[in-house]
Amino acid sequence: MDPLYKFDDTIAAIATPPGQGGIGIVRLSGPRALAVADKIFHIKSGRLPSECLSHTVHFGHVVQKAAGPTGGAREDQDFDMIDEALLVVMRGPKSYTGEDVVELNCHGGAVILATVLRLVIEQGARLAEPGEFTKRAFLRGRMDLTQAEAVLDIIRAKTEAFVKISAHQLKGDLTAALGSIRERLMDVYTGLEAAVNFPEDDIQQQSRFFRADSAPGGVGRPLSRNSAGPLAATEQALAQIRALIATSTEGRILRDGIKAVICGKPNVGKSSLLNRLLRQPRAIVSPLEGTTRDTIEEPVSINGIPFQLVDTAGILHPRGLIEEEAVRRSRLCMGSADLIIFVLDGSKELSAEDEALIPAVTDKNALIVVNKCDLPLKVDDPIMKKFFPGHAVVRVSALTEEGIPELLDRMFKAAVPSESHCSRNILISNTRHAEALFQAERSLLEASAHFASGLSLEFVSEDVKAAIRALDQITGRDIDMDLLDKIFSEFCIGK
Ligand SMILES: Nc1nc2c(ncn2[C@@H]2O[C@H](COP(=O)(O)OP(=O)(O)OP(=O)(O)O)[C@@H](O)[C@H]2O)c(=O)[nH]1
Ligand SMILES: [Mg+2]
Repeated sequence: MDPLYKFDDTIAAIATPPGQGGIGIVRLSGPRALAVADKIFHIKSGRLPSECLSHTVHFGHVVQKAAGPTGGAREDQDFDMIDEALLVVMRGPKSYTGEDVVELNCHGGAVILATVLRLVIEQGARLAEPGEFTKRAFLRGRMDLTQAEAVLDIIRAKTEAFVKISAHQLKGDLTAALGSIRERLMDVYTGLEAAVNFPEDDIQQQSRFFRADSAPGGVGRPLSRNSAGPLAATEQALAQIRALIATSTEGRILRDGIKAVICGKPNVGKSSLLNRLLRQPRAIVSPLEGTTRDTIEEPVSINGIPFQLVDTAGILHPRGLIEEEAVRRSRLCMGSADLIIFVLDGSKELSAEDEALIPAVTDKNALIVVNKCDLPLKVDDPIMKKFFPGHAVVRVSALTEEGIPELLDRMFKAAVPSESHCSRNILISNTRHAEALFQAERSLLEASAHFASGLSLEFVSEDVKAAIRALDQITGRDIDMDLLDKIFSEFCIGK
């Protein structure tokens, strides 16, 4: 925790999105949260908010002192009523931030909420920075950094599948997984440090202990409580880290989605296919070649995976500036695609134009779609196998919808590489986490290499320590304030 971070002030923000809604919430957190509420909220029963028990809800009025002279005791005529509202009291440390938290559930109008916020600020609260409530929760140890980040992920999730993963992260599943790796490595580290700091112990025994060929559990005098011995423990930690890294592609896809680019020569039915996949006539379709010029992007969810579908211009030989730009845009999109959907017109034989596009497709993650299968087909399996060995070929009709369910299934399978298809609870979806895990992996590989090369155990110990530090950056146990600020600045105000 940053010793400079001050908790002595009370923060406030509108916690609900801007605009009109059934309710709108103004949230307060800090030592004066209840004192501020005493000044601006009259509970119907006459009790003060600061007299209320934790985790209770109270009906009453948000008020502001009326202009002009007022009496000493609370008299209703001395106050102007701003709104009828519910007050929620959650006392620290068992609150979201770990501090006293008050939430005012007002009517969801922009002016009302701005007025209530002004009132609490006038009574001494200060406007919260983006993510400051969650930052306080983290700094007060209510959650680690992976859990804080999961809060943001849940808010931003584009699909149910990603909400599920984020909820597990919020619950602490990733924290627990990282904790078990850390514990293993700490055992190794303390063992190594003991060996370094007490060299009068039997050095040979120590080195036998760390030997790569030593059988797990069958090694000499234990330096740690892990009976498998440090080297075996390091390898186990490395395997755990790699298992987490292996989930990162799937995690990234669930978070960001898949960019699927529909390409092919003019008139094969790319825009018709886009419309069919979107179930709406988004792109112009016509029998003229070169109908589409701009790229057309639309999101669609396939079995919970967010896809960004991109329809491109089929033009191959541009005539004039506009078509040149169309070709440039198509190429750019194909270059950045996660998945290419290469469309052919099955009612015609493969042409030189189709063939010209093949090299740009075959080295990619691509699905080959033979469209217009409602018409007599002119391309057969041997031709497809010859030109697209190793690629999945799907026959569809954008016109009749034939083959579309199979195409959707193929797209989903092409997007999610693993066997599990989102059945896991822990996925590394955050690049920051993935980078730190790669760093931990590198450090442990260095530890093994340094040990094998007979280098002093001091160096091996440093490597293991570096791996632990990398894990600590993920959980926030060891993180600098600038990075922390950056992470929380992406949050919305009021969270
Ligand atoms: N019979 C049949 N016709 C289709 C099918 N799909 C598209 N078409 C027709 O093929 C023609 C071209 O369709 P588009 O979707 O505009 O083709 P495109 O590939 O986007 O063409 P460009 O934008 O010019 O590159 C239109 O007349 C469509 O009605 C299909 O599955 N079956
Ligand atoms: Mg088109």
